[in-house]
Amino acid sequence: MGLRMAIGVGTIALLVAACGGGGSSVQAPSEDGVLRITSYDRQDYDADAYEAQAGTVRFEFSQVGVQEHTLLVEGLEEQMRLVVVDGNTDTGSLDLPPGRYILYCDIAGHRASGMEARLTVN
Ligand SMILES: [Cu+2]
Repeated sequence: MGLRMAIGVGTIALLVAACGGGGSSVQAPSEDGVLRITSYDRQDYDADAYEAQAGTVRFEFSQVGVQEHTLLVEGLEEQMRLVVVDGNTDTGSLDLPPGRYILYCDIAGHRASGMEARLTVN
């Protein structure tokens, strides 16, 4: 019984990892306007796409697991680079006009393994 459960959990973990980056999960804006993004050890964010309201977009970036990760907006790297390590949460904000943006982690190899997501600002 114990062994069977362990195999089941492992299979689910593999399925989740396989879906990372290739799925279509979209995280809608939170009620308080803060864009909350979580990073995982499987080198992925908690959604493949996020939405936010134009104007000052506040980011709250957190970590589940032990791997250090970063969060940057492509083209706006000079303005914001959030880092999570040792379970901390990092916050920042950007003034974003409506448009489509790419979020990614700039730690070597992470973006290539799927650590990027879309951000649509409406
Ligand atoms: Cu990363």
